[in-house]
Amino acid sequence: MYTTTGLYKRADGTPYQYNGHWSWLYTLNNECKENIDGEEVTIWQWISTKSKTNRGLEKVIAKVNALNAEDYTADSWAAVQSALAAAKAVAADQNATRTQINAAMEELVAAYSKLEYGVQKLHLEVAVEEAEKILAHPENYEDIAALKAVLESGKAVLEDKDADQTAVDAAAEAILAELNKVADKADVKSLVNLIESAKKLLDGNYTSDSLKDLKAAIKKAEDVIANPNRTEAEIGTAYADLINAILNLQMKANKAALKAILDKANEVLGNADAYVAATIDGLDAAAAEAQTVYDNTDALQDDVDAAVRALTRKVADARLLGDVDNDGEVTTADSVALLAASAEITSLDADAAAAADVNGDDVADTNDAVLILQYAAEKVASF
Ligand SMILES: [Ca+2]
Ligand SMILES: [Ca+2]
Repeated sequence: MYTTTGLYKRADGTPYQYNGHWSWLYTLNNECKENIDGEEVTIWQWISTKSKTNRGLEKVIAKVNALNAEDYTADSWAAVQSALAAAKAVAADQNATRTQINAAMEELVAAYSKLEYGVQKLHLEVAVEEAEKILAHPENYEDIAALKAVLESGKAVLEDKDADQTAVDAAAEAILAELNKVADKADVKSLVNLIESAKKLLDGNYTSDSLKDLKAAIKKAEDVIANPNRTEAEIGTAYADLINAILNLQMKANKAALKAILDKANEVLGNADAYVAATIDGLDAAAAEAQTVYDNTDALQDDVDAAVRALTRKVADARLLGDVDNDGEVTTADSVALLAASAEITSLDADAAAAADVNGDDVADTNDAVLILQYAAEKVASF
């Protein structure tokens, strides 16, 4: 029995010869053909329509469809949208080859992994507004040159689409610090204005503790306004306290990436039997830790990022039983890879051998290859 694929050769360059019991080599040689609806279909063409590759692409499309545009920067979002449109076209194309499907998936996943969190600018907007109100009546203040300077740079940062969160935070802080210096000159009108601006921040994406402090400062300032016997000093203190509360606002973490990796981890855990046991050891504990961070509404970005990194590493270790070539899916290609190793044309490393031994008898051999082929062709639902 000779291979006609041209892939496997003997040392002298002639086609590799298999033993006679490899009679299903006709399948590997793609010599099995059937006329379906007037068209000649080879066994591999048929099997490829049954493989799980397409479903992998559809899963990624569904994941990307579930994301929120406003969580991300416009540029990174646009890149995902164009990859998504291309992937949808490939997924809808009945004649798409596996190479096209894989390429579409790779591009979509690449764009997805490059998504950048959007920058929150609400506090800078409020700080700029506040500074502009004061500068509209500069006659009440002795030295406003410094405030003017930070306001101009703050506005530039606001207009800069590429400004990152650190730049936005620094610009807002610089303005607020200058406003704080003129607090003792604050009059009733400027305190009323600041209260109004501060209230807008209550809807912002900040931790509940820091919002509680802001609410308390707003309340105190309103009490001062309502008190007919208030002193100038009390107005100045209320103004300064309100500025400090704004300065101390802590942004809630963006958890989109954590949610995505938690979903993936739970999918793996819910289907644990499909994975090489040693490769998902400890994944449940890592997922539980990440879930705690996710459930904490006051979690800071650093904690969320750390949880994403830890869980992503664990999920990356998970290897599907039957995924001999370690591309994240069980397809006919894995069966072919195992057959090649069984025929001693190639060899498998320890991890690949563990993934290949789908019937769990501690040997990776042709029996496993047949099971993998059946699984890829959906003849069996699990190993
Ligand atoms: Ca594979
Ligand atoms: Ca086995």
